[in-house]
Amino acid sequence: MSKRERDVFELYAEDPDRADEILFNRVPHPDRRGFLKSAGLATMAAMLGGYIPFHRSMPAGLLPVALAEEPFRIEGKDGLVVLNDRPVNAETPAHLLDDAVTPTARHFIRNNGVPPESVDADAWTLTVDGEVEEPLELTIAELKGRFEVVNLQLQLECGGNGRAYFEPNARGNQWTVGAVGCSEWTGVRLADLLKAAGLKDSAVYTAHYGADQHLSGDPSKRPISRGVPISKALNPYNLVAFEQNGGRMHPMNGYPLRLVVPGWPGSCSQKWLQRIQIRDQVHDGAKMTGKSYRVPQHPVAPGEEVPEDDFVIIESMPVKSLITFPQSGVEIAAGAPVTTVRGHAWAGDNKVAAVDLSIDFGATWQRAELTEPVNDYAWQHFTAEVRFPMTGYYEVWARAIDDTGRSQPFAIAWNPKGYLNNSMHRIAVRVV
Ligand SMILES: Nc1nc2c(c(=O)[nH]1)N[C@H]1C(S)=C(S)[C@@H](COP(=O)(O)O)O[C@H]1N2
Ligand SMILES: [Mo]
Repeated sequence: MSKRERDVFELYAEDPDRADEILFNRVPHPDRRGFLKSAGLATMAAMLGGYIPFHRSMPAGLLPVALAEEPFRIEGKDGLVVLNDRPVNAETPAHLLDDAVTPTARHFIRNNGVPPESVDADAWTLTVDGEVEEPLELTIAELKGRFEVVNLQLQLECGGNGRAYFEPNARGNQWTVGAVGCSEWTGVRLADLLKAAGLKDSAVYTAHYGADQHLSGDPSKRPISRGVPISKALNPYNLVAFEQNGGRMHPMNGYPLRLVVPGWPGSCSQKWLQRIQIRDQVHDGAKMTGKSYRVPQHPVAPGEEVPEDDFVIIESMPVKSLITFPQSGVEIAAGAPVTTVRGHAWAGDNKVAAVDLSIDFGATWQRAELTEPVNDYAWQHFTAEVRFPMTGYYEVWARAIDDTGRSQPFAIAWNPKGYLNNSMHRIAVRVV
């Protein structure tokens, strides 16, 4: 159930009369038969998609089933599960991430604030300033004209992907496995911009600013402004991107200009990018400090209180994999108890060396075939033919191992804000 649906249910559960008033301006009635007056009736009919012949016998405080079941749709997105609609946050179910390159309509959305409306791409400018010899202010056309334009498949994962599985629960968007994607991005290299501006010796860290508004509406507050150390900023795979999958970038994915800083928490990849300031110290913008995108530097027990001084900024994301076929819950016929299992694997700044699959709860493992990435920071794809010995319930577990020898754990390394859950992905398979 999406957050929006829950909200409607909660509203009705707490105070049905008030919910009626808010939604349909239906005035409460002592005998709980508050008839829908014309305005309320028209609103409800519009929401339900038709006139309600028996509206006179519709009890006050009744939540129409169709309304509760209606999914919250985001234009230009397909099949995403909405976790929150203010701000919009939506993830992609694993089986809809089966494409080698994530279609724009399937790329997840993570917003911290209110995206800009009525964007004028032609008038959009990007400023690079701060600890540079020569500040830049360039339109998108100037970016394309002045710097080499490159296409790269780049994986982007929210630092909080997998938070839903934390126990005790961690507050924030309850991402399951789908706050991740690997679209092809077209843009210019961040490193080229920084070289053109000329980094001063004092340059330490970047600070990214976008055009979205803080949820409070207070223009002096930023919803998010993060950055990376200069060494990461100079990595040639970071893009200042203006196209997604060879076409228009989705408005919720940062149209008309965004950063893509692959391998690090998605939050480094500022959307609706307007300014990159070079700083002489670690950036302290919104969601850089406190517990945001920071984790305890030592393992902690689940639920443990950790002093803020012990937190460090998340850098490279850990090795991880996702099974995208078959869909969890699939039934396969006992006559042919073999199925292809496939998915993707990625490893932050590293490469994935191997992916293993288990159908016996980790007792034994079968090595999958694994592709090389088409470019650094692109998803690698794995596939294997898996045979099930008899009818019954199975789980397929996937475990990726990176080129430094680190593998995905079974259990979550618990931390207070629910980041970096790279525990193994599991799907259910029934052989019937
Ligand atoms: N301007 C701006 N940039 C942003 C955000 C945001 O709220 N505002 N969210 C960040 C976070 S936390 C993530 S995980 C990624 C998600 O990118 P996507 O929405 O295109 O999937 O965008 C990042 N860039
Ligand atoms: Mo994120």
